[in-house]
Amino acid sequence: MRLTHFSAAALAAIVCTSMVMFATPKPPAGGGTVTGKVTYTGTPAKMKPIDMSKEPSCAKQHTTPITTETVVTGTGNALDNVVVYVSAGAPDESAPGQAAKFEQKGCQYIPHVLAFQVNQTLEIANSDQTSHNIHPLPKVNREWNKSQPPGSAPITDKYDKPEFIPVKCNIHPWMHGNFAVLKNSHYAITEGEGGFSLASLPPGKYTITAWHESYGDQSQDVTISGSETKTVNFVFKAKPY
Ligand SMILES: [Cu+2]
Repeated sequence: MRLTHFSAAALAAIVCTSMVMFATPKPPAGGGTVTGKVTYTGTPAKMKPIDMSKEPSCAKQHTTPITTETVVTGTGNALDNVVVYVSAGAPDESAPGQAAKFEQKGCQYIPHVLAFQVNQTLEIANSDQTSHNIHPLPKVNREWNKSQPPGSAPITDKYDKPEFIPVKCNIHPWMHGNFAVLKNSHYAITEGEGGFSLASLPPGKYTITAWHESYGDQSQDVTISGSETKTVNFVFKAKPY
């Protein structure tokens, strides 16, 4: 009886050992991927035309009429400017060395939504022949506004807490953008056809969140094993005005 018990334990040990040695593959260096598409249902509010006639140096940079960019869509009900990111399950990462670049050009913010990491250098350039006064409006980070005459050096700053921050210009009321300050490098912003891809995710369970400046946010959990690719789609309900 005792021998049988011992043999069973020994067998279990052998099985376990062989699983460790032979059956447990090393996680592939590339990790897994979450891809998907962000779309909307319903009818988005019509974007408003922007009149830049009071700022001729900017107006002349636009050959086609420009509109507000609160909701930007693509074909097939694609929803653009959505920040899709890993909101839980991934460790916080230290900021990358390169700066995140935000440009004021033609009296617009380019890109309209800029994502970067906590403590990453943010570099704001004025490419226009007029002054801007950029004024991000954080609630948990420190608030500031800075004037930037034409030809001046880029403004640099960083944020030490994760937050979605609306950005406005105190001189040009139509200028509006967003900063997404995130805790790790697993993020993407939809453009064109609304697609996104979050690559290099080690095996694990993640919460994927999609954030839109007007339609809010929604989350889904996904479990990644090995180097598989999982599809996660998000559908937002369009808000009329
Ligand atoms: Cu401005």
